Amino acid sequence: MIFQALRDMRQREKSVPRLKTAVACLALVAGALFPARAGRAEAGLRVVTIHAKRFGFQPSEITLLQGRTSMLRFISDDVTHGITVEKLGIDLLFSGNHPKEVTVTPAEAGDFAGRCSRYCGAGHSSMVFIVHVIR
Ligand SMILES: [Cu+2]
Repeated sequence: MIFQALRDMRQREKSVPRLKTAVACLALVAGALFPARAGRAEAGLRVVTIHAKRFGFQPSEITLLQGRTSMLRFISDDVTHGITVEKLGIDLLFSGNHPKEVTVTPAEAGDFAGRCSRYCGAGHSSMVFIVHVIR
């Protein structure tokens, strides 16, 4: 009887560190997963990352929801580029080391054309960017 109780106790003692390890692992996994989600949920923002490189934007077309705020992050993969989407009030310059972000809340649905606003070489005029805004 006593031996049995002692054995049980030892088993429980052994299982405590295992339990702690399991909890720590779960915490690590949760920690890896939740900050990003929580951050986005808190900000309530959809983040769209757009790369620019001579001579195009990638993606060259994006779709936003009317009345919903999104953050557009522009990153240059080479020289300084610009982005102007006049009807959405977007106008910025960004270079390789300095991505720029802008928040936009489209008031109207439609297709809005933008372009690179900084001369970046022979194909500069082909750098077009379309924002589709849907309801
Ligand atoms: Cu350009």
